[in-house]
Amino acid sequence: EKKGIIFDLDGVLVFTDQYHYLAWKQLADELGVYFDEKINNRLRGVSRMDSLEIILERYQGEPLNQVQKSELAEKKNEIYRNMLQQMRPANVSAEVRSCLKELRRRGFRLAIGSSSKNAKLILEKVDLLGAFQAISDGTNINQSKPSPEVFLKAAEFLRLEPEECYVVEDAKVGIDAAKAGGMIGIGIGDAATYEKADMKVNSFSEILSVI
Ligand code: B16
Ligand code: MG
Repeated sequence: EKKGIIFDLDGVLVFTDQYHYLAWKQLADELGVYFDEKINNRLRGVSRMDSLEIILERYQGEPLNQVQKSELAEKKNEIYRNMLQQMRPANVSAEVRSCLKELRRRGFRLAIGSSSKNAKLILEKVDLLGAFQAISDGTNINQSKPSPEVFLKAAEFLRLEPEECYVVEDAKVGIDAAKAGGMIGIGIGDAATYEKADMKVNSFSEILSVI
């Protein structure tokens, strides 16, 4: 039976996906690139540099070299991290906190599986670091979702087999990653209507009734 649950962070536990959107939007505006919420959905679960490449699909200026691209990604990250400074424990809903508590009470081992290099900062700011037995994030992977790497590492950190884990994701590529790793993918938010999700929930607490 299933013993572990791996949670995506941005868009599942906290709504930093909105900050990612606003920060990319600011950069896109400066570059004169069209960007909207629909394009933003393609950035869910995707690494910072891969996200930049998606933004630049519509860039009409002179070709950019790797140094310039790194500078742009760094600029977006500074805007994003400034927004993260506002985060407080109140940014995690009572529903999420009580649900995590109930899952721990039921004996599940809980982990984070996020593509973000800012994951630990966010967890610290919202006082969620202690809720998880393991954290696998953008600092310990080489390939971002849909590669299963971040989730396979999370399972390993929990000392569980991938088959013993559920993954909760708002990104379609996150569901693909979970399945590629041999885990059960639970879709929420943008992934709640994804046909490849093994299970779909419309609210966080619904997780308690589907597992
Ligand atoms: P950073 P998740 C992902 O986090 C975000 O969904 C994605 O939009 C972002 O580009 C990626 O993290 C990298 O984030 O720039 O902070 O390293 O959804 O996998 O928790
Ligand atoms: Mg996400």
